[in-house]
Amino acid sequence: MSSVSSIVSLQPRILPSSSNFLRVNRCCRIVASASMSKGATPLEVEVTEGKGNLPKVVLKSDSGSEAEIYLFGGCVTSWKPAGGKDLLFVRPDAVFDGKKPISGGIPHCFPQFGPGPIQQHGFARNMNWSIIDSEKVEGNPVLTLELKDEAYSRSMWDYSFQALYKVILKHKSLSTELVITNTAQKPFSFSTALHTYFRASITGTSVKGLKGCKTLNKDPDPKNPLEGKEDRDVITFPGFVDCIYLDAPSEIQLDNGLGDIISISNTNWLDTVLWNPYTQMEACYRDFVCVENAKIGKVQLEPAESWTALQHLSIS
Ligand code: TA6
Repeated sequence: MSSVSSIVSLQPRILPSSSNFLRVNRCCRIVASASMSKGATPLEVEVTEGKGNLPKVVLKSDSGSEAEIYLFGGCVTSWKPAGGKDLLFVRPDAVFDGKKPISGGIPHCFPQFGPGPIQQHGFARNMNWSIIDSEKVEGNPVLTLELKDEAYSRSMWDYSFQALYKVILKHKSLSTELVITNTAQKPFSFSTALHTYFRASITGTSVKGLKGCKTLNKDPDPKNPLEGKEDRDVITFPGFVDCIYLDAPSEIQLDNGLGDIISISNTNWLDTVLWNPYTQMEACYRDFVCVENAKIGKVQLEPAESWTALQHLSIS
C-alpha cells in the first residue's frame, strides 16, 4: 500500500496513530494516490472537525450516497444510500472525547471481541487511524485507513501489527475490507468484529438467515455463554438479546422496522452477533440493533501472515 502522494494542507501526513486526543485545527485536504485500481482517479479527501473536534471525513459518491468516518476508532458513523436516510445509529450517550470509543456506527473490536484479558472489545476502537489512500472508482469513493501498534496498544497486547481498513461507498451499498497483518517476529492470535449499530424501530425489527446456527447466548452470563441452536426463521427483539451465532451464513437480512431491508453479507467474517440491550439502555434501545460480523474463534497469524475479511451492506 502506498502512502499519501501529495498534500494540499500544511501537515506532512495527517493523523499518525496515537491514543492521545487529536485536534484538527483547520480543514485539511489531501490527495492520496497509490497503485490505483483500474479505472480509478485520485480522490481529494477533506478532513474536517467532527463532534468533540475529532477529525472526520465525509465520503460522497457521484450518485448521491454519503458516509462519515471518524479517524478516532476508524469508525464509520453514518451511511446514507443515495436518496435515503441514515441507516446507521450513534447512541445518544456516545462521547466524542478521543478517549472513550464512539458508541455507534461501525466500531472495530480488535484484537479481542471479549470478554477476555484486555479491555472489552480491544483497543482499535479507541486509537487514531491514519488515512493512507483514497481514490474514486466509477464515481464511488474508496478510502483506506491504517492502524499500527504503538506504546499504548503494546502496553496491553505486546505485538506489532498493521490493520488496513478499506471503505467503499457505492450508490446503495457500503463495503469494508479489513486486513490484519502480523508485522511482529512472533505469532499472535486475535478475535475481532465489526460492532455495527443499525438504526431501527425495535418492535418491527427482525433478522433472517440464522436458522440452524449454533448459538452462544450471553444472556444471562456473558462469561459463561449458554450453548444452543437457533430454530427460528425470523428473529425478533422482544427483550434483551446478546447472542453469538457460530459459522453463520455469508448473507443475512435485517428488516430495520423503518421500511428498509438491509442485506449484510460477508467473506471470512465467520460468525454473527445480535445485540439489543433492552431496558439496560432505556433511552435508546428502541432505536437500534447491533448486527455484527465477527470472528469469535481466534485467528492465528505467523509473522508476515495476513487475515482478510469483507463486509458488504446493501439495500435493494
Ligand atoms: O457485541 C455485543 C456486546 O459485546 C454486548 O455483550 C455488550 O457488552 C455490547 O457489546 C457492548 O457494546 P459497547 O458498544 O457498549 O461496548
